Amino acid sequence: MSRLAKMKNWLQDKELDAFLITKPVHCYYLSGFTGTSACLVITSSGGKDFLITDFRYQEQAESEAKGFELVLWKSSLFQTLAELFQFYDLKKVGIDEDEITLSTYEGLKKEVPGVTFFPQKDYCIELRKIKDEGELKLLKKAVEISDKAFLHLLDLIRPGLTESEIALELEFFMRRLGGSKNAFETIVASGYRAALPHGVATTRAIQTGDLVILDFGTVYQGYHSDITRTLILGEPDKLQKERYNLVLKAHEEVAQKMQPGMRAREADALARRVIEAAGYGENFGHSLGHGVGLEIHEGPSLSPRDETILEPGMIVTVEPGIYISGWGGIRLEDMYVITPGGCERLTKSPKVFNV
Ligand SMILES: [Mn+2]
Repeated sequence: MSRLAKMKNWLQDKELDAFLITKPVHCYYLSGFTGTSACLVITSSGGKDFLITDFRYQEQAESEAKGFELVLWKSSLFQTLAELFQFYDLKKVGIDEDEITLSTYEGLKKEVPGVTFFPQKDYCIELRKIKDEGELKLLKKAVEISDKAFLHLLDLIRPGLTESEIALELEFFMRRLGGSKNAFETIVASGYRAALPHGVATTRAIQTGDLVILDFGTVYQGYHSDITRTLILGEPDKLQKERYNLVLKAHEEVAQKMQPGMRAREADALARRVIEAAGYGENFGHSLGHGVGLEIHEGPSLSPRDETILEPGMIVTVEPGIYISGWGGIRLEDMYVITPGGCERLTKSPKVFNV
């Protein structure tokens, strides 16, 4: 069943006449439109669907959003919506509670008479959790670009380089391989800064003996990649080695046991148990992982609180880590697809420790 058909079924279940899609990623997901300024009106039960945009995007919308009726708004989007809802007799319309601002909500209520708006979660959030073949292919390509960037970095990383220089090398390399932008602000956290789970790159020069956390990713045709490796320059000491192996063990525990039917929180618990048993529970202060796709963070969340049941086609990161103030930190992150029999690692980068 197509994404649109699933959406329409959901609207029928909810007894809504239509849903106003306002999140750009969801406009793209349902229509293929890549522009940044548009909204969709998805109608229940077989009716037409509409893409509403302005003059700047007319040609792009015509070529990208096949199957959608194009509506151009001129002076007022509210007025255009009011006319459309009235003409097609759409009286109960769902709106995205996570996306619509309070002022837009007030505007809709005031300037679109005869329609009742129902703020709620956009069902696209649910649909996007399970990736189809086409999406999986793009995600694999995004991961492959990051993998190549990591290998490239292994060749050139050396004491004296600054965190920003390292970030730039990764980012430049990924762009050259077809990545359209960084998936998020690149994290290069070295030495004592490795204790910061989200320490973005600074001008600090890396030194022999430093732990260096590299967390980066790219976007390929809308789809994100996310990888973390921790390196040490030179020979690790006993404690560094011990803690690295602990994080690795927690990671591999998940790689071996994560499977469909399991709850997201149970996947989190697999890693957490290993780290807690070694006495580092307090040092693993974040979730095990998150879904990845058109956004860098999406459902499901592999957190102690997420009850989502894992299903084949979900893409998640697994990224256990421990962080110790004044000492540094270690995190190892790969992306996985949940398969009918378990899970498959998408990330191919080796988990080398010392360079
Ligand atoms: Mn991540």
